[in-house]
Amino acid sequence: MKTDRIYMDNNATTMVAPEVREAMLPFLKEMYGNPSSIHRFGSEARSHLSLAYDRLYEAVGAPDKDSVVVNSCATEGNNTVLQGVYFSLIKNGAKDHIVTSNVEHPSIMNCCAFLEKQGVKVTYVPVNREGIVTPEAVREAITDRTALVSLMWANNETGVIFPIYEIAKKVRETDALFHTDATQVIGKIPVSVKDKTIDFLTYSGHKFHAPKGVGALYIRSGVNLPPLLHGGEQMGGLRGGTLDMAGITALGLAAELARKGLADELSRVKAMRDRFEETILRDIPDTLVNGRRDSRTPNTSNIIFKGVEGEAILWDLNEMGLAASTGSACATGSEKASYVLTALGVEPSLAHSAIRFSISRYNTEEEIDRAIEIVKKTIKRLRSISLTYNSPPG
Ligand code: 7TS
Repeated sequence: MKTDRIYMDNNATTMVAPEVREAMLPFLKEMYGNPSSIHRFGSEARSHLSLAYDRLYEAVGAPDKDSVVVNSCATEGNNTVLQGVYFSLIKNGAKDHIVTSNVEHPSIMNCCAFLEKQGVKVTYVPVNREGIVTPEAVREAITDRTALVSLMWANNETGVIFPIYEIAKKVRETDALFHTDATQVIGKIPVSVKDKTIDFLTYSGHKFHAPKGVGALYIRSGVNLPPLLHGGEQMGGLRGGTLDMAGITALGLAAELARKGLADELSRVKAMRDRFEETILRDIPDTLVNGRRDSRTPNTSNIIFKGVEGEAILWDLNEMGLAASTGSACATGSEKASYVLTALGVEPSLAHSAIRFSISRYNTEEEIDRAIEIVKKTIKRLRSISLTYNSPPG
């Protein structure tokens, strides 16, 4: 598919990999049986489940006895964990507290706000100026009333990676359960639940080249979590609803491709991101990068262009065929500065000038060259008409 448009908004969603699309087709055509049915239509579909599941277990290094529940997205997974813990450990009075951070995705933030209305106490551990939550700060927030610690593995706006293994180890020393929202790390950095310190892990397929509408929730064996969707015995009773064979197959294959492509992500994709970022910082004055640069997902760059509005930049970039974003698409329409950037101590006026560029394995060096030129032209033009950039205060 040759196109002149350049897509650099892969943290919002990604293109479906051609191999993944092909693998889905039989289930959208002749292989439409319900995999829970006894007849041949059912058994034919069912026969494809174990390969998909093997791939999903492999993707996070999970042993067979653990559970991987295929669901609709990370929002569902995050809600399942938070609301499930509420029903199993908090509503009955055993515990009353959840620990999270102040830069989580709205699917955690708004679920916590909902639980606070039910009487749950929530501590939002602040990130430091580099965008990181430290294991010490998390440990200090945990009390003997804490039911759950829920932290993202990497932030969607800045790409900053939290020290999840160290945090999980600290949580394991306590009575609390540990959940990580791994939505922004699958296919970008190695992810493993092997050391058994992570109890729950969630992600969405469309962030790594599966289609939208399918994701997964990992649950460590021995941990009880009631389902969010009560229904049939699908997923071992952990999520009712007829299995979506096309989605499960797509998720399994996309996870496999992501795992096999990790080395490429950490070298070629990272090199493209670094070249893009370094050239912008060198050639455009008054620019800076948000978040700790040596602890970020290899595909993400969040850059402040002083004196110009993010929305105006996006509009111009879009006119020239370059797609990026001002932050989370989930917050589009909100006039407030990004709560993620202000949590890092970025002033609201500067946070309004931030653009998130997020690439994928499908971007090319030639696109990076063109994107750099487009960004340079855009910022030059907008600054030439910007009142704030031309007349600094004082
Ligand atoms: N968690 C994180 C860390 C995310 O980045 C997202 C989506 C979600 C959960 C929710 O995923 P969904 O598939 O359920 O929607 N993040 C973004 C973003 O940064 N821009 O658009 C969506």
